[in-house]
Amino acid sequence: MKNTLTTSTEQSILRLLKKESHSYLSGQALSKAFGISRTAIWKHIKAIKKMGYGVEASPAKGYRLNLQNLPFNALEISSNLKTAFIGKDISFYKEIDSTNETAKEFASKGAAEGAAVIADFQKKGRGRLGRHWESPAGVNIYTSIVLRPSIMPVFAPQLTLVSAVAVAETISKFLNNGSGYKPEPTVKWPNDILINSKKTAGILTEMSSEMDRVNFVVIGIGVNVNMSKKMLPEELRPIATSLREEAGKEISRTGFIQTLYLNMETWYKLYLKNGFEPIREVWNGYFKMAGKIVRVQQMDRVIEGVAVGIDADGAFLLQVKGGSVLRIISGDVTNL
Ligand code: BT5
Repeated sequence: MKNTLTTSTEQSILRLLKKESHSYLSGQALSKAFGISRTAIWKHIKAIKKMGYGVEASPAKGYRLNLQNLPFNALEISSNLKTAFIGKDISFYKEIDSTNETAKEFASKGAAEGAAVIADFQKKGRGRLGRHWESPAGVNIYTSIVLRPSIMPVFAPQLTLVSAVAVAETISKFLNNGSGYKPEPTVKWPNDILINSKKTAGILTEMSSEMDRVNFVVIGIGVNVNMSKKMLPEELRPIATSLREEAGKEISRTGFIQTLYLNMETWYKLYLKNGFEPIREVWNGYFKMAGKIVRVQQMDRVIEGVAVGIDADGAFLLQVKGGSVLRIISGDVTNL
């Protein structure tokens, strides 16, 4: 179910209501401003309210928009977005199976670089290897971004680390609750962002490619923003958290996604220009597992060792018994 934008008249009415939100705007004034009847205005207001905007209507005074509680939708996200291409084309859904699936569909039909899919709720949110991603409605961020980098397919996993840096940086900015207490996000190779050692965000990178050319990459990002622990299944509560749980305050999803897209664009552009090295340095700053004993679970084996960090290509380095260092290119890392 795609949440379509209001008509251009409704967008204009909304803009005016925003501008004049300190006072009421009479039906008569609106009807004059737009050259339509008061009944037509009232119908548009009804549609605006249906989009989730809080419009007070008083027969004597007219209409007034509540700016405190604006809905999470494409119009609000676009209205203050400072990017050049990420999120310039937003497809917003009240509910969807998986934003990654839809973004891949759009990308295969030619969607431009930066096209983004956002959903308020995912029925079939996915992690890696077909795992499930908990995606309750009304609280979190589920978004997928189409990228078209001119890189060899073998380097595409680096984009997960580029995205992890953008997500960690955004989380760091929004965690500051002004009271002096500020937990820092950390990264876990390859695709997790943690707060106080609990998973707060995950990244799912998928690619369509030929032997030596990337057609497109879809970066799926799930961030637990305002979710309460109770919304998670029992088994995830000890290992997952949300920004609100950690910062003790509600966070604007609109503001968060605008900053996330901007950070994504900045790091992605730097990566295309200067390669992986600058990303590796910043990623390492968020990596606090170096020296810790970890377990790496791969498809066909489980290895234990000491976490070293990532190498120049973004592979995970694990020092095993005897001192040799293994280069891990896929798997799940857990702290022991
Ligand atoms: C991930 O997979 O961490 C990638 C998650 C990507 C989700 C986004 S949402 C937008 C886009 N559309 C999609 O359909 N997906 C992407 P992985 O590393 O495989 O971790 C999955 C594991 O994380 C699960 O098996 C659970 O243990 C745990 N998990 C599930 N939901 C969670 C949540 N909301 N918060 C924290 N942990 C969760």
